[in-house]
Amino acid sequence: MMLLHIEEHLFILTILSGLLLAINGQVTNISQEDGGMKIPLYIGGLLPFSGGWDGSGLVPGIDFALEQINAREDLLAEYDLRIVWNDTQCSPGLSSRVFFDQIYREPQKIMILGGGCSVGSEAIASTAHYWNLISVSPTSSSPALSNRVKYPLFYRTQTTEHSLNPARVAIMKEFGWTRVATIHENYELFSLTVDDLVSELKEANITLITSESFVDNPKNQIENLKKQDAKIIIALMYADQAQKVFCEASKLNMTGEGYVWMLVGWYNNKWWEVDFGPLECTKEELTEAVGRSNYFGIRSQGLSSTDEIAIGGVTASGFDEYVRYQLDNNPKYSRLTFTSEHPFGYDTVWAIALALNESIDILKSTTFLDGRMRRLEDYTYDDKEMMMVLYKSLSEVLFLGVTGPVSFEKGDRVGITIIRQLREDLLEHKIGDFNPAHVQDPLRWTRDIMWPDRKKDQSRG
Ligand code: ABU
Repeated sequence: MMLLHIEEHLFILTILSGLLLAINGQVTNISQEDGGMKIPLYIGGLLPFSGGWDGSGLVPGIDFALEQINAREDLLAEYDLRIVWNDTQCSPGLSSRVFFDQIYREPQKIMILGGGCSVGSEAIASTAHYWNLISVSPTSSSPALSNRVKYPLFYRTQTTEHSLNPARVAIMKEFGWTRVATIHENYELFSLTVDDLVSELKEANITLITSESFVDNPKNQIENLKKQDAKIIIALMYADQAQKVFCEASKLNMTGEGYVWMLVGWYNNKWWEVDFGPLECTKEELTEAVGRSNYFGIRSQGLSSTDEIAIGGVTASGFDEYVRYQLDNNPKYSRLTFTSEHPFGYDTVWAIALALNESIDILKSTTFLDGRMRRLEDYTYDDKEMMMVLYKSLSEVLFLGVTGPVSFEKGDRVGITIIRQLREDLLEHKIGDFNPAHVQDPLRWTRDIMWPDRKKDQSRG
């Protein structure tokens, strides 16, 4: 087990609130203890375990994938696949720092699993290629990350945020909403998604009243939405900023009847209860504001909706049950937070393992410029030739994961969009999906939408 030095523990303890110290620098996977004579291969794990999006709930599924892979005799048979974790806190700066830690500290990493937030993945992937290091993100959806010049060695098992725009437009058309406004946090993840949305709205003849953006304080922008009489609002931001948006909107009575909020659908449950720092509303005020709002979350499909047996021999629903059970009952996961994005972590480990496995034979038959043979454990950050073998293997990966079929198109994933609505129990429930493969009728409702007046009626009993 690799542990950080004591001074660094103290540094992190002092500066970074909410950090899961126990996980930093730790190698996780159960089979490492009985790995026997197998050769360890290390993945650098860089995910946010706190911050604007908390991806800690991916860990049980990732550990499960490692256990399954390490138990297989037909896959990476001579190797024991392990992961060394660091918390990125969904921060670009910290992501860079922990990425450099991973590189400059033993053991040698063969690939990076991460980042989790796009802002972290951008920091990591814009640098990792200088070390010939491939990064595979389970959850980053920024359209910016599709840029192969800036992020040449980046892969993801998540679809891009702007691929959700056709679903957003289809919902507006379905309900005859002809005037819409947007507000977003000033990150490329959101601004590029809005750029694309603007074109899609134009094509659909939907009027964009105003498009607001902010860095850290949305007060003026919310006032502007009110002034412009915006009623249908597409809001794209991390959860810490969404708290501020709902706080400001509630002050102007913009969260009740007559308003529709379309948010990203990947926030964790009860995101408004998380303590992100000072806020001008109490937790009770915020809960009430969000609870009375007509709020949709739009995200890409995580768990596959079929009952097919996925690569590790489990169905998607069986896997989901396993992860929920682990989070609720395994003390080692007691501080982690459930996220509906957890299946992407499991599939990412499988994608990495299959690519490594595929590379074994290719390496045997490749003549390298120095005339020497390579095995997986020979990889170093200077080895561009070997990186190219790993890169090609990853680009050819194709398997049925718990998120559905997994393959990459220039590093990107193609998928289905899920529409969720916040209900009386203050949880988001799936009410429909949007599947571009259903050309005639891509938008499909699986449950009735509950409008605010009905919500009120039901709450009266
Ligand atoms: N899917 C959750 C993280 C979103 C992002 O930062 O890309």
